[in-house]
Amino acid sequence: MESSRCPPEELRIRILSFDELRQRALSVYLESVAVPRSIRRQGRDRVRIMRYVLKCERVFQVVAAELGRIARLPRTTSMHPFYAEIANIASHGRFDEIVARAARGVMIVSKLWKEYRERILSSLTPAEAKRLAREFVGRTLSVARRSLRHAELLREAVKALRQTPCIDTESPLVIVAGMPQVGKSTLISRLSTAKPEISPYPFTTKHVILGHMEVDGHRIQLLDTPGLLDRPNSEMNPIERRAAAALRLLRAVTLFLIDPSRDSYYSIDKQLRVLRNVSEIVGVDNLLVVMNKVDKVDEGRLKSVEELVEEAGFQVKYRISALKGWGLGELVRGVVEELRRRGLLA
Ligand SMILES: Nc1nc2c(ncn2[C@@H]2O[C@H](COP(=O)(O)OP(=O)(O)OP(=O)(O)O)[C@@H](O)[C@H]2O)c(=O)[nH]1
Ligand SMILES: [Mg+2]
Repeated sequence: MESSRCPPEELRIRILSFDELRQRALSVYLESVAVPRSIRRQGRDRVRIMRYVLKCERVFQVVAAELGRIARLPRTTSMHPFYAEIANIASHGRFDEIVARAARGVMIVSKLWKEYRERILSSLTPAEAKRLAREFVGRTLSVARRSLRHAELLREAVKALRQTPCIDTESPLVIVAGMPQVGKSTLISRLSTAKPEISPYPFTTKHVILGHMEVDGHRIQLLDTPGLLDRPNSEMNPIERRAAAALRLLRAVTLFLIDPSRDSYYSIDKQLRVLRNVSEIVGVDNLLVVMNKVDKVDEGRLKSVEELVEEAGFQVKYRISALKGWGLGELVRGVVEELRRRGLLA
């Protein structure tokens, strides 16, 4: 397996819907074609027959080129597992099947073209050539329709992959996780080059977003993730599943943010359940629990939330305010230490 760290380059294509492809194919069929002089010498009927051959050839080229572009997309089996998962989340697990379907389509239309080219060329009258040409176009489009079934899922997958940043799997990575609204994006924008959108609404972050920070000459990657709710993978929406994929498939130190405020978007109970789920995915040892938004809570509240965290079997390692920038120096030092301990940083 190739350990590509970026979404594959070949994904920079636009995938046509069947209707768009049909329109393109029909419009090239209707364009006028120039028949070579050598044919023109053979008389008017021959010229008209040859026109049908050339028109059909164009239709074949348009359809085969489009299906071919899809067929040449890399299969998820050749992608880094994280990117493969991003592709499968968006395509409902059908990415490879759709690509394979297009590859079969190319083979079928190529065979059809070979057959019809001969048949049209050996037509005795232009009327016969016209009938065969129409038959060829009809059959080719019907293959295209079948080949492009679920193409919209492929389009979604390509879009999701394009929105996924290149993650250097060899360089240190820190993933920031937690329920929606705990301040993940605020922290990332404070610490790194990334400037993700921040707002008081859950699921503001819909894709993983990568930023970098320099510490002691080391370039450390920080990954902002969408918020996770308290539910199993099978019930997650695609946005949450992208966060779960990052946690499951990328080697990293994970910061789990908790919002201890009384008016937090989700209760402490819920946040602790998500903490438990995340620790099961990444392993307790790979996780640092961080209390954010300490600017808006009093010491008493902080203590009681910390106790609840302990009762759940975890320990709050850092108290920060991403908004005010409090405690971030200590957090960064702790993260660097943790990366070293895990052998992720020299
Ligand atoms: N008082 C206070 N507010 C904060 C702090 N950090 C974040 N916020 C606020 O909390 C809200 C959510 O912040 P985000 O950074 O968008 O939260 P998120 O975890 O990325 O949210 P999702 O993308 O929805 O998962 C915003 O209104 C922030 O201004 C903090 O340290 N203190
Ligand atoms: Mg966010």
